Amino acid sequence: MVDGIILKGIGGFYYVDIGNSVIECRARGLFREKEIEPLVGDKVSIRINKEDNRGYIEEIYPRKTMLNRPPIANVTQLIIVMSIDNPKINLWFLDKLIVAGHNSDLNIIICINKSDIDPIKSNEIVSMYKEIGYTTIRTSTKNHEGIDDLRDILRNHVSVLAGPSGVGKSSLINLINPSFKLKTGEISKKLLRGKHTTRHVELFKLDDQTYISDTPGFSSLYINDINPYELDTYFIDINNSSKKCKFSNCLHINEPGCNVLIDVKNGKINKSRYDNYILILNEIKNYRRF
Ligand SMILES: Nc1nc2c(ncn2[C@@H]2O[C@H](COP(=O)(O)OP(=O)(O)OP(=O)(O)O)[C@@H](O)[C@H]2O)c(=O)[nH]1
Ligand SMILES: [Mg+2]
Ligand SMILES: [Zn+2]
Repeated sequence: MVDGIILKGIGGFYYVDIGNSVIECRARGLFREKEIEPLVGDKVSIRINKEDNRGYIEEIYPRKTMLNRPPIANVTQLIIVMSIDNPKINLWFLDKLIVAGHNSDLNIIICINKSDIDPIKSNEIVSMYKEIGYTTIRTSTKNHEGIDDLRDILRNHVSVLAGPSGVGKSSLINLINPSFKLKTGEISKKLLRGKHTTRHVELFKLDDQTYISDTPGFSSLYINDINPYELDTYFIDINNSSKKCKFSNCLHINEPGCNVLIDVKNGKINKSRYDNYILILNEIKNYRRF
């Protein structure tokens, strides 16, 4: 028996990295009976058949974390990738991904890519999120800005890259390790958005402790299990300010003595952050009504 990690699963076969090679495995029927499905990222124990060098997954070790969309186990870090332009940066989606990352207990990194297109605006966004307290980097696959920083950030983590189609996720991974040769796509000239070039979930190994996944789209995120009264704790800035709200169950909509509303007015909290908080709050509340 050897331990390994599942890098990808296709048509009932699982490709398990055991350190010096990748073994094609099937899962034991036992898992199907128990309705356990091996996931990309699972740490597993496999038995290798000497004749054909194929294997069977015998055991799945307990998962530290589990994402549903994309389905990956043991992820520790979420790298949220947005391009400053082409496609245009979407702060609502960025804030929503931050909430989703917190909700899955992941370390969160904000990566503003394509900084070559508009360095000044990239700086503004990076400064804004840094000031709030997030780890933020500026990258470009054209002039290689920030690529070494990104490499440092990835080290000793299992990271997923998430963000809209066409922002440059696959291009970034290819720069980190050119041997991967991931397919990248052109931006549609008419729609100015990506064409969902990456279509399956796969983990890439950078070294024994470092893995990265290039996720398809990542457009539907699970945030609906969040308690509306706890949503403010997923926004560093709003959470800090809310400690001075008059009521402890303040949702910061229009309650008397709401300190968050005061801080939005005096500019301590960025208006776009507050607006996105309200949008996400309404989304969660609507979901709960059904
Ligand atoms: N100007 C500029 N273009 C970039 C940069 N990074 C990527 N691109 C271009 O953006 C396009 C889309 O890149 P991809 O890497 O395929 O984007 P993706 O995020 O993987 O897209 P999906 O797989 O569809 O989710 C390609 O034409 C890249 O050459 C960058 O830093 N600057
Ligand atoms: Mg891609
Ligand atoms: Zn309040």
